[in-house]
Amino acid sequence: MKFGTITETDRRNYREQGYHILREVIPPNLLRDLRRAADKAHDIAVRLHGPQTQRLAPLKAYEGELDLKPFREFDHIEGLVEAIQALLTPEHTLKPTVDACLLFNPRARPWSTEWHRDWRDHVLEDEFQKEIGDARWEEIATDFRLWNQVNCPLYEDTATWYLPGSFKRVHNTPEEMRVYASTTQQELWDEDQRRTDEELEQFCLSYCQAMPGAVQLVLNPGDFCIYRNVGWHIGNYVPYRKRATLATHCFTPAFAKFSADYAHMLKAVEAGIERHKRMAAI
Ligand SMILES: O=C(O)CCC(=O)C(=O)O
Repeated sequence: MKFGTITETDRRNYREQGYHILREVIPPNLLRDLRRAADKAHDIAVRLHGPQTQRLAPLKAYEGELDLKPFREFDHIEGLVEAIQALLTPEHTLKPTVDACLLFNPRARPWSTEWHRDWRDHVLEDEFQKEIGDARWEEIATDFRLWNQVNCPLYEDTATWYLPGSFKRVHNTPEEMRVYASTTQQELWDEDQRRTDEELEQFCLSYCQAMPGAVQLVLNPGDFCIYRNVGWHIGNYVPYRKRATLATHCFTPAFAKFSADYAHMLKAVEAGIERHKRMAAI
């Protein structure tokens, strides 16, 4: 198998730590074509959403303006689906890349997201307890058919930080909640420019570093990092580090079903990231 054989240790580590990196999966010619298309995608994103924009999604929405051929070729990289299935389960496939997203560097100023755990932090607590509850969440969060996000950078990418093992925990630790609550997305965006660019860069970096046990993912061009996005993670961005990273998913029918069954619970995010802060745990 390409990209090295997936070993039992890799499988065990993924199930414990929640992330694994397949190294350099993109062949050089495809990397060149993807970079060219990603430059165009970044220009579209900036035109639509301004210089600080983080993403363009889904890529297929820009057919005509954007050359989708390299993204379609990405779906067929030799040995990639086999490696995913060896790490996860035989029912996993790669989500079609034209349905995926490209993540970019900001063009003006540094910023970072908040530390967050996908889905769990994007639904309202009352609804969560009514429809799912802690016991079922433990099963859902540790169901390996679900939550296998991918970051595949076209340039070296050190923007993402991850807290290994955290995806398994129903309740966050008091230390995690203290870091999470130590700032706000508004401060990390700094739209009213209270900080210089360098102060803001250091502020965001210190917030990333403050999470106990977190690791900064160091990805080289074409690396394919699979991570359980219900664990704590964060994206930290600076304009001087070019970023064009495919953000996609290792997919299963079970994940499609979960997403459809519970789509209504993500209303809070759609209404403007009305994040529920579980302050009781602090
Ligand atoms: O930029 C990244 O790698 C992480 C992005 C992320 O987690 C988010 O946008 O919610």
